[in-house]
Amino acid sequence: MTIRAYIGIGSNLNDPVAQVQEAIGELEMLPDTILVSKSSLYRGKPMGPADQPDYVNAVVGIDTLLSAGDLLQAMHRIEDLQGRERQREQWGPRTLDLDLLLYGGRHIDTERLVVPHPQMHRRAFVLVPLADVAPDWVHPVTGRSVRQMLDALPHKDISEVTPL
Ligand code: ROI
Repeated sequence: MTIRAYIGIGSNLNDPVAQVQEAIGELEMLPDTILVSKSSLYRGKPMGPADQPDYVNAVVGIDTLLSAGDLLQAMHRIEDLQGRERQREQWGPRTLDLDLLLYGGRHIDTERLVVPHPQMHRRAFVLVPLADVAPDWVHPVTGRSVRQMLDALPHKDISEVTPL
């Protein structure tokens, strides 16, 4: 059965716009998966530690036959492909960060994976692009829509990356 999933994409190193576009290209090529929607690209100040470059963020929607675990593994492979170094970061700068935000209407809570992403309701850099592609999607635990979560955010200080 195909599952509609949404993936958050972020980068703040080595030409972030190009990193995000390359990641979208890689996600498009995943097996048993069709890319069904992509948000605009957005630029914003880092949430968390401020002593790092601005981030570029986007969200894509896919229809996939992959299990959540297989999808997560494929996402890690794409991060590795784009030169992600895992030791230093944890809240630090990175060439590419892929987050599995939503996997159908599923609530998954394992050691490796929590879906919906537990921080998504606080993050403008997730909710603003997600509202481009899935404004009416409802959080299976809180019952709130993406639009409602976004309206509840005090600051939405990110702006669309204008195409050249
Ligand atoms: N801040 C923004 N704006 N975008 C991100 O993708 C992002 N990723 C992170 C932290 C450090 C939380 N801050 C971020 O991991």
